[in-house]
Amino acid sequence: MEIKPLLKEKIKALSQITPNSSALKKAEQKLDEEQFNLVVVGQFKRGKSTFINALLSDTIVPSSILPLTSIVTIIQYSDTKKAVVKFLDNHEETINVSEIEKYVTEKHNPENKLQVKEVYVYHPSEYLKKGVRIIDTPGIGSVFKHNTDVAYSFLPYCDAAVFLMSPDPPLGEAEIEFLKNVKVYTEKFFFVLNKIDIVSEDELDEVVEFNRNLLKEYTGSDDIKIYPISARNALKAKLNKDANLLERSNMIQIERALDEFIAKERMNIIATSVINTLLRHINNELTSYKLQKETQKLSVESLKEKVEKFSKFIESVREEAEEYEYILDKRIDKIYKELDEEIEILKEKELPSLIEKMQEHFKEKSKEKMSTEEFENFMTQKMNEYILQIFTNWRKEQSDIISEKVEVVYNDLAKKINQKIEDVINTASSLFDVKLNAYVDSEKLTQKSDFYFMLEDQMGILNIFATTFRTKLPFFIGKKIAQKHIKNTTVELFDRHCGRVRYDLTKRVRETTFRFKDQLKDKLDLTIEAIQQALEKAVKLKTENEKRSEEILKEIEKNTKLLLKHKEELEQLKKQLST
Ligand SMILES: Nc1nc2c(ncn2[C@@H]2O[C@H](COP(=O)(O)OP(=O)(O)OP(=O)(O)O)[C@@H](O)[C@H]2O)c(=O)[nH]1
Ligand SMILES: [Mg+2]
Repeated sequence: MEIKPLLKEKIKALSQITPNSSALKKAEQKLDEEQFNLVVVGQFKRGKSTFINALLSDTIVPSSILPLTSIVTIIQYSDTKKAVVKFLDNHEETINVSEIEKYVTEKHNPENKLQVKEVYVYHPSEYLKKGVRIIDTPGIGSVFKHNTDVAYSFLPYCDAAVFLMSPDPPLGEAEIEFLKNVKVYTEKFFFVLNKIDIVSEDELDEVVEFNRNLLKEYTGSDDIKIYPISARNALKAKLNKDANLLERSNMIQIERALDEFIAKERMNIIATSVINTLLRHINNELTSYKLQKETQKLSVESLKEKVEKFSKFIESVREEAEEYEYILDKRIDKIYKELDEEIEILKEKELPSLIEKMQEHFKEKSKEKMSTEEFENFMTQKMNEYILQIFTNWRKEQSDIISEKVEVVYNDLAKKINQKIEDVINTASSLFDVKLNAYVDSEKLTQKSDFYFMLEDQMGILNIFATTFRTKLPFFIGKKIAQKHIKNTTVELFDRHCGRVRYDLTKRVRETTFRFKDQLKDKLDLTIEAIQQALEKAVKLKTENEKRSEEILKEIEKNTKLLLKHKEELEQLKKQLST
């Protein structure tokens, strides 16, 4: 059975024993929210949109014979179908799914005159329910250069990529160029050869071989698996419930491969984290039962006195936890400062030659006969190219460096908080003379890939400089002044770009830190709450009449057994996941 539904069942079973538990609610939320990002890339018209529709068994994203998709579409799960258009100025509009076409296609929204940033589609497909988010991208290598950049910019942020090819014609120049540039990511690539319905079996073998050799050459990998499919037939088959046609479309094989990858790569981390939450919850409950039971031998006075003492201790624990957070914030500030230094280094290294190159182009082109518009286009395009060259890798590097640094800081805090949890349990154990066990775990950071996955700003990059350059280009003024203007504009663009990257990276750190702190505090709070509630109940139990108190103790006995059974199963599952 798949891990996600399995864990859902576990949560349900545990809720019956311990209703209204906030830990269980959180575990469930986590399971629902965590997303696996699957991006579909490839040359225009290879059938990306059709492939996505086939995966989802519904015609959601528009497909056509003409180069079409021009805006990124992000499809994720929801009980009801709807679509939300996000515009460049950040305002949003909810639309009907059937209206997507008006926003995401070159035909209806030429040159993105509607100023769309991206479109979110919410859909109740079973496929998405597993926690997969699918991203449809514009085709690479079409006449719309911007599209290719978009496809590139997505890769670092995704958990897996489907690279779509087709036999008509086999791999072209744009695709090869693309592969050469994204080599570092190809370990998460699935190579799919679409439209097998238009070739004979012999031809198919030939195309597969031909493409395999090219892929080997350009990705540098020896182990290339190609999935030949017909997305169109798969979609038709699914819509008409035609098992025979579905079989012939070969769609099942690639779906299975993707499923396995998703389960292995991403769900494992999430599942382990959810299992840890559940185990901690069970441990807290068992602790609580034990405390209630064992403290019955104390007198009411002595019990109350000890409860008071424990509260005092908890106050000091909370103060220390606050102190830790403060230290964490300081360390994060230091990471920001180091980023600022890196930005300065980049500037010193790259800006002078960028200015020089732009001035060179200016000189060269102003000799030629061309319209202002042609000239502007040329300069903008050059600027785009250089900025992408400078920033794409640098940004990825910085992102990796920061991700590593914050992980160290987070791990330190996690260790300290775990120590505090142990302290709380040990103090309760000795105070009430009960043997209690702390549940501590070393949590892997599931936020890591959240940290990477940041759609918002990726799109922003491609938009800011084009407009700045255009409006400031001083084609009509004297050459000397123009040279100076080129310099100023370049500096300004470079600075703004640095600012953007800085903003993006620090924003991501801020958000993940916030979430991480929250999670750790939760761990500690839940343990503390479990004990304090148990003590309250113990005091109450002590003052109950005999019959009622017997009933309660029986119930405790029964639940303890059930929880121990669940605990064992979850530990088993955790072991399976780690192997
Ligand atoms: N014969 C055949 N045609 C297909 C198949 N899959 C898609 N097509 C056709 O190929 C054309 C392009 O399909 P799309 O899904 O729009 O391709 P795309 O890659 O999203 O195109 P862009 O968004 O323009 O980059 C359409 O006419 C589809 O019907 C297939 O498996 N077999
Ligand atoms: Mg498309």
